[in-house]
Amino acid sequence: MASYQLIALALVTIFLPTLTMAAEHIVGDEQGWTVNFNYTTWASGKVFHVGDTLVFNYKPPHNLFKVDGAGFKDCAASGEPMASGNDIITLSSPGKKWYICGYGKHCSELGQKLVINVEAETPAPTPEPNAAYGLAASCYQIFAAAVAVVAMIAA
Ligand SMILES: [Cu+2]
Repeated sequence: MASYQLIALALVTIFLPTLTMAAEHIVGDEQGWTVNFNYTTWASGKVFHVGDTLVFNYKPPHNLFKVDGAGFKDCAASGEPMASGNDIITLSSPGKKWYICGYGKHCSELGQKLVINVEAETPAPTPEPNAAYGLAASCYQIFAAAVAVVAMIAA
């Protein structure tokens, strides 16, 4: 059991650097999408890129509307909200994105609103950024592979 987990961990360690750099942002972290939380503070210092995802975790009566700048300012939502309680939004274009809760005064008085600025996709890393990095990365992958082999033998 533990060995399988170790193998899985080793494989992830080996392959993770080769995967896309897209990040997942859990809105509000463990607080989720709720009232009386400062989403401006949450978003500050974070960098959002095209291809990243936003995850909104919440329970009813909260919901989620993607709005424009005016809708954000006035807390005015139209159309059907997202309401799954676990809405995953892929940021598909650069620029400002606005999200609000459409329930009661959650947006207007209780701060349940989020604005982010999405930056263009991270350029693909160049194959050989520099020799030192390449060497370190190789050593790391060899080490990770060795861990995987040992884990498999131990299993
Ligand atoms: Cu709400």
